[in-house]
Amino acid sequence: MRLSSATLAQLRPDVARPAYDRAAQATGIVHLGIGAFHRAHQAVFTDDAMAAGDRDWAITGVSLRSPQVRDTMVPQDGLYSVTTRGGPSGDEIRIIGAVRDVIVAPENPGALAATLAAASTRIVTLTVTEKGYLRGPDGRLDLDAAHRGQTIYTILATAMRARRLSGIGGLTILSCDNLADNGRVLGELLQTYCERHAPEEAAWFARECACPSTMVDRIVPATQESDYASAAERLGLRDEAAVVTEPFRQWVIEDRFATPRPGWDRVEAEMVDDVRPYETAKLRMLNGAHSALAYLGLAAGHSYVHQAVADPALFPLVERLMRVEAARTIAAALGQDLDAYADALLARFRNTALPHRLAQIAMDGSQKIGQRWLESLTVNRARGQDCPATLTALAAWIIHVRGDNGPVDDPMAEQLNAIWGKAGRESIAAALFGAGGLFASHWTASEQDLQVLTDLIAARR
Ligand code: CS2
Repeated sequence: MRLSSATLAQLRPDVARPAYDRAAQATGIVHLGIGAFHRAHQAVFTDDAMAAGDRDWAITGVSLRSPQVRDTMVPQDGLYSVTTRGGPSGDEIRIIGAVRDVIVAPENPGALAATLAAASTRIVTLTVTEKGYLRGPDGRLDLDAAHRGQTIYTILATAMRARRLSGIGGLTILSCDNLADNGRVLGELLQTYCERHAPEEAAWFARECACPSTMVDRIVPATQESDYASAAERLGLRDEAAVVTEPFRQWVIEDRFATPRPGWDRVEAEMVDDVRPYETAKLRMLNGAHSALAYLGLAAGHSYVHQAVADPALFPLVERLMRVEAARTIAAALGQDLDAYADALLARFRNTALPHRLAQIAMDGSQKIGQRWLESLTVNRARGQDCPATLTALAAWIIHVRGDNGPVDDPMAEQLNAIWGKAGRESIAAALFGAGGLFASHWTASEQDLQVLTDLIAARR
């Protein structure tokens, strides 16, 4: 039997379930990009807020392409389980009720537009991954791609127009993706899009909407077959939308909303004036180390984060990347202890109860290395500080995109492959990071750094 509203009563009695009347909640949030991360993160905070007494913050999830999440969640009335692994009391499982509906944007643009134009909808959250923002390697919006089909830009511009014309207020649009300064960046990209493709919305957007920045953190590996089986055993019901994660969760949100919001801060989210110290530390230390583990770990024959971090040949590099090369570029907030943060991150990476595939992290590197490595390289090198660990990781990525670890899953895979073909081993570093190189707007390497990269690449056959 499958999990749904009708079968909720058949759950094993020890499983926690929504502590509020789901059917009575209006949709307050539309989430673009409903994948496992959203279900294990923002939806859990929202479920907690409603359990604590907040009302009318039900979530409508949106898939920008694939019907897969809709097909698993709608038959379950949006219900699913979250299992946390590796905590002191072992696995814990609970049912989340915050998601009430899922829409596949290309199949049902009308329903999506109507939900976004409803007065009860106040907040749009996004986890569309780095590539969903449709920026070129220089960080600028790809104006053509942004306007083709159902993108975050076409969807939000349609919503703005409907809300402006019907005189209901604006939206708070909250990026929950791993981009530096994600709110400011999203605001600027939307403004650029409006000016070009929806000029009537530009002033309204600037006046009525807000795009606060956020730092989101929770490790959520893709759900495996064995996870569905263990969830079914714990629940007594099948759950095809099950997610597994770690006990840790963190959400730091810039307190700059254009609308009311759920009491996320009463359920462990932190509202702050400036997210940057947290966001920068997370991107450069957690995600930076993750990507290093991914490319170096795959090359060394590992499959999972906990294996790569236990490899004595890799650990010192990754530790140096975090504690030294990344940490010294971060202006910590009051009370933010970067060394303790590094300790906590390493402990999370070592969680053997939650195998996390390196290949999942290795995906889309072209969209990730900017905020994870290149920004700290720029800061460090401007100060004359050496970055052997970050350069070693970068060389491993360059080799990775040649296809050495298997097929390359990256929106720029073809382009990178063509550059490799033309430049070869001797000049690939310069073609990517030298003056005028593909990523030079993020970081322009000196001759000396290019030589270090070229030597590292040459050393790997
Ligand atoms: C990972 C992140 O896949 C990746 O690139 O580095 O998804 C990471 O697990 C999360 O940002 C943790 O909060």
